Amino acid sequence: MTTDSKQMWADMGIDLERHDALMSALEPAYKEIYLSQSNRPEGMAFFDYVVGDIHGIRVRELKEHAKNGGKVVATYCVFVPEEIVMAANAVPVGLCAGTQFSVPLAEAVLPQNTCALIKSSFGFSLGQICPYLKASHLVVGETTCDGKKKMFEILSEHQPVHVMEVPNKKTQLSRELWRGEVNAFKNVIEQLTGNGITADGLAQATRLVNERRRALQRLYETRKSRPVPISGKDALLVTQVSFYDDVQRCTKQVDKLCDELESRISTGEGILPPDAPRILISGCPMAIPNWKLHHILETAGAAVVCEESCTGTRAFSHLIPENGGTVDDQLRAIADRYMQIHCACFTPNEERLDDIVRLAEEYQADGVIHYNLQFCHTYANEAVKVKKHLEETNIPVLPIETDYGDDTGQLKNRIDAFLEMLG
Ligand code: BJ8
Repeated sequence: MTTDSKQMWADMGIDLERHDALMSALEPAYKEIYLSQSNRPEGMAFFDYVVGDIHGIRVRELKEHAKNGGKVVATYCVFVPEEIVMAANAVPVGLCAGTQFSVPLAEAVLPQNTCALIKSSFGFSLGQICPYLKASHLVVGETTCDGKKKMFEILSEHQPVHVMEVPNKKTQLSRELWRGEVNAFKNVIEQLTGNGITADGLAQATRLVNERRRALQRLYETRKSRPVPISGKDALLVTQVSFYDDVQRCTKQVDKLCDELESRISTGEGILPPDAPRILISGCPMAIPNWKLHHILETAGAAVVCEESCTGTRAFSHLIPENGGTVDDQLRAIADRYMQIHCACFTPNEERLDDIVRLAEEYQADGVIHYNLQFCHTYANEAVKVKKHLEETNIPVLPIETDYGDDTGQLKNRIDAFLEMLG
C-alpha cells in the first residue's frame, strides 16, 4: 500500500488503524492460500495484482469518476441490475462482506444470531473500514432475506440506501411487482445521476455486462475438463473480483486467462491430478476474502470444479437478450432475466434443485457440498430438499454449516471423511 493510498483513505474518513489491521491480516492469508499454489495460470497475475492493492487502484478510479461528476452505486446482491446503473454513467460496485474481521463490530449492534455476511458488511460500515462504501453515493439493498432488509434500515441511518423489493414467489403477480421495482430503480438512478437513461445507453450497458457474463461462462466451461486446468480457489477469486472491477477490463482479463486455460486443456495440463475428487459447492455466496472451504478442500487434494452460488453460476448463467427496443422493452427484458435467478429466497424453488443435479453431471462432480452460512435460514431449510433430491439422484452430498470464524479443524475432519467416502 502506498502513502498516496493512505492519504486517500484518511481523506475519505477511513479508520486507518483498523484498516491497517485488516490489511495486515489479509496479506499473509493471501500468501498462504493463493500464492503458495504451484503451477498457477499466468493469467492469475492480474487478479493477484488487484487483490494486492484491493483498496487502492480501484478506489482511486471510483474517486476519479466522482471527481468528474459520476456516481458510484454499491450493491450486495446479484439481483440489482448493473445495466441500469451503467446506462446512467454510474459505476456499480459489489461490496465484499467475507471477513470475520468486521463481525465483532457489527455484533455490538445487530443480534449475534445473524448471518456472517450481514454482520461483516454492516461491520465494515460501522467500523469505517471499507473505502468502497465510502466512495459510494448510494447503497442498493434488497428484501431477499429478513436479516438483510432490517440491516439496510439501520444502514440507512449512516448513508443513503435504496431497497429493491425482490418478491418471494415467481407468479405472474410477483413478476409484475419486480418489473415495477426495476422501473422504479431506473428513476432512482436517473435522479441520483441527473442523467436520463436512453435506449442506446441501456443496450450498450447490457452488451458490456453480458460480455463479462460470457467470459465467466467460458471460465467455468474450462473447469469441466479432467484434469481441471485451474484451482477452484482461483476461479472463485476471479468471480469475486468481477463484482468490483471495471467491467470491460475484467472481461478482457478473464478472456485472456481462458485462452491460457484452453491451451492447458489441449495439452492435458492440469492443476491437480486427473483422479482428484471433483467437488461442486452449492449454497450461500462466498464474498471476498472468504476462501476457507475451497482452501480446506484443495489442501486435502480435492478439486473444486464449480460453485452453484451467487459467487458462481448464479451470477452469470443468464444473459439478457440483446434485442434493443425501447427503454421500456429493455427494462422488461432486464427484469425478466433477473427473475430467473434461483436464490433460496424464492418459494417454491424447484429449479435450483434441478440445476444442482445438472451442474453436478456437467462438471463430473463426485460429490456436492452444500455450503450454508450459520443463521441463513432460507438456505439451511432449502438444504433439506437439496439433500433429499441429490440422494435420490445418487449424488453424494455433505451439508456444511459454518461462519467466518476459525473452525478449520472441525471442517477438515468432516471433509476428510467425505472425501474418503467418495473413494
Ligand atoms: S440472490 S443468495 S446474493 S440474497 S444475507 S440470504 S447468506 S442470511 S446472500 Fe444472496 Fe442475493 Fe440470494 Fe444471491 Fe442468507 Fe445471509 Fe441472507 Fe444471504
